[in-house]
Amino acid sequence: MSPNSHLSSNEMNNSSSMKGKASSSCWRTTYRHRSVPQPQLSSKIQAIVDDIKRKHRSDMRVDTWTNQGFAGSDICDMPIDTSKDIRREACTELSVQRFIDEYEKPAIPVIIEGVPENEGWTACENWTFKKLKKNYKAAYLKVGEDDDGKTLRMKFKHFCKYMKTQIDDSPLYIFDSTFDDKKETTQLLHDYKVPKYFPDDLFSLVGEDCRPPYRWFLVGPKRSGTCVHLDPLGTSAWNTLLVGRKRWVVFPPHVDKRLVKAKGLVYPGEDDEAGNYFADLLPRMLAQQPDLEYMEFMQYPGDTVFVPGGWWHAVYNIDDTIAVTQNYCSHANFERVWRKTRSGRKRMAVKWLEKLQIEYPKLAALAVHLNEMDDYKMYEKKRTNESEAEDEHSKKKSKHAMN
Ligand SMILES: O=C(O)CCC(=O)C(=O)O
Ligand SMILES: [Fe+2]
Repeated sequence: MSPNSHLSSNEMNNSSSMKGKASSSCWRTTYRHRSVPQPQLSSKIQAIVDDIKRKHRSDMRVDTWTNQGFAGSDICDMPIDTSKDIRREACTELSVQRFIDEYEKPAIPVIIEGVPENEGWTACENWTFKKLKKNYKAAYLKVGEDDDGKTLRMKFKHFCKYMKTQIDDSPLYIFDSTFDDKKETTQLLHDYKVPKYFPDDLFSLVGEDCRPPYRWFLVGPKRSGTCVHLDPLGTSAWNTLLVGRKRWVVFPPHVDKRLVKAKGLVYPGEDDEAGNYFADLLPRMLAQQPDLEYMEFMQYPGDTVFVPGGWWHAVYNIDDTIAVTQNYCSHANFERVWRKTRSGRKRMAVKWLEKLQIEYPKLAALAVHLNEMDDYKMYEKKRTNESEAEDEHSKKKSKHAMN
């Protein structure tokens, strides 16, 4: 969902005289304003794309989506500081127990290589642009949200045409969490399996209709991305890439939010989308804070990134990409998720606790203990309008709505 409908964006100043400033301060590129061929879309598809763009970024004119010149730049070739690399493990060498002990419990990100091939995902054959286009041409997938949070969808075949020709700085991005219950797209669900490393899914106790959205099918055109955020309700995530490359930066939970969000480092005339974050904001953050703790790395096809709950992260699609991601609560991240859920999803938390009492009494006891320690009172049936409103707000379908 880009330009990151799940994230708010600064109003963009469209003055072309400001454009040079964005590149001169930090990221020095040779080709930022090299000219690129203009997209040749039929007038029908162009009108569909423009209509969605207008709704998705009502702060921007449609003709300014290319103002920063990213398509004619080397933004996808920026070097990565290898001293900040993440650890990599081949799935054939990593047991589930070792993953839990060395990565999940201590909450350390890792890339697990080879899951789709080794766990027999049919996505390995089926998730190519050619086959997806053939099989899902008429399916409507989510590419953004309007200002009222209403989902904006595009027919997949139109999106593919857009993706192949677009020269946008921060293109529209398919980030769809309802593919699993729509009959046109439900086959996607059978093309992958939850990797063996993530057997727990404690939110499943409350049922599909009650639980927050938790799985997303992603098709990201080159230069689309996700700006820095925390995943919802303290959950951890896995993200498996089938096609293309994604560039990541992740920060441990103790790094200050204002620092990570680069507050005050977005200059007038710049945008604050993922491209800006990697190209300009991150270098500025490092100039100010050379000892900033983070990892930066490239995810390749077949790689599964594990993002522990509470880790900030931003992602940039270096190529046109196809990926799937799920968020989950397990024994290892239960404390964090419980503390966020009891206040973020008050009514669901009551039901969840009841189910935990039956299925996982030790976790239920831990939840009650955490409530006592924090002097937290659970929601009761006779609720105030205020708690109801809060609860409704936090139910928003968007993955990153709450950062
Ligand atoms: O792949 C992406 O663009 C972002 C993935 C992510 O951060 C998420 O799904 O929460
Ligand atoms: Fe995320």
